[in-house]
This record gives sequence, C-alpha cells and structure tokens, in this order.
Amino acid sequence: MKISQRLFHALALTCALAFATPACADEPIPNEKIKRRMARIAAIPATLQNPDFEEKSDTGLPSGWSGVVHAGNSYLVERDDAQAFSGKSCLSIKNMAIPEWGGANQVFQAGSLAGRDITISAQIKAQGVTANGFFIGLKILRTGHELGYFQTPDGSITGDTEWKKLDLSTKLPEDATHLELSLILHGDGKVWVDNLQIESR
Ligand SMILES: [Ca+2]
Repeated sequence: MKISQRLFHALALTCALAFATPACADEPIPNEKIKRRMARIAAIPATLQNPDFEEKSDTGLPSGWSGVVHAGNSYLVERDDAQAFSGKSCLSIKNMAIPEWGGANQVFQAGSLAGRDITISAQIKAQGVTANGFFIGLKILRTGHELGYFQTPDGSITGDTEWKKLDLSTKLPEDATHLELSLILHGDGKVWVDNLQIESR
C-alpha cells in the first residue's frame, strides 16, 4: 500500500467507526449511547445522495456530502455553480497552500448493490494539480467492520485537464451493508467533480 493510500485509509477507518463502533463484550453501554448509535445508523441514506451535486446545503457543500481534510482549512470544498459538466453545479476541491489532502465523502447503504460487480465513475476537471492527484476511494463496510478498501491509482488526474472520466470497478461482497465513497485531492491545485454514477451488473 502506498503512503497516500495508508494516510487516507486511516482517516476513512476513523470515519467508519464513528457511525457504528462495535460494543465491547465486557463493558456495559448506557442506553442513551446505544440509542444515539442506532439513530446514526438509521440516518444513513438508502442510496447515494446528490450524485450530480445540484442540491446545496447550508454549509456551502453539496447536500448529502461531508467535507474531509487532512488538517484545518487546508482545502476548500464546496458546490461550484460556474464549472458544471452536467446540470448547473458540481463539486470543487481546492488546496489552500497547506498539505496534503482534502475532499468530500458520503456513507450510504449497500442495499441491492451487495454481491454485485459495480463501477463508480465521475467526470473530473483539473487545474495545477500536483502528485498524487485526485482519486475516488471506496470503503466497503458491514455495519462498522471494514470489509475492503479500493481507490483509483495515484497519478490518474494531475496537471491541467478538461473534463475527463475516471472510474473504479470492484465486486462487492454479499455481506456488505454500507459503502463509504470519497472524492479526494491529494496534492496542490484544484479539481472539479461532476456526474457521479454507480452502475451494477
Ligand atoms: Ca452537476
């Protein structure tokens, strides 16, 4: 596993455990804690939300998406109304001169995708992007336990590019319950992301 993959993998695992940490066998858990944990799991959407980034939230992010950054204000992650590939809006991720990675992610239920071959694709535009560049990451979960992690190769999107399709294919295990999809810029520069799609067969 490369360094960038290890760094991001550590963060992604932390995010996963935040929504469904397994109970310790010898440690009683207060009812309120269990209720909060169950409420977090119940709130996870059934399908990928806002894949074309058209809907905006109060935070400036596209609704349904959360910002994830390596440190502080190192990356500006927001909905962009000026550069859409499809519709009127897209997601933009801009480095603010502080390393080293940032972007957006979303957890949703695996549902009918479990056990199937899937391909996740997105359109990406880049400006001044340095290595390792932009990647799509996918973590496969079974309610708090990680079953696998995949991402597009380092160097797939660097430099300056017009809209270009990037995709990630894998077979999901039958017992997958949730998926965590991440759109991450690891390096300097700015990317725009749009027209995210998940195909299954
Ligand atoms: Ca769009």
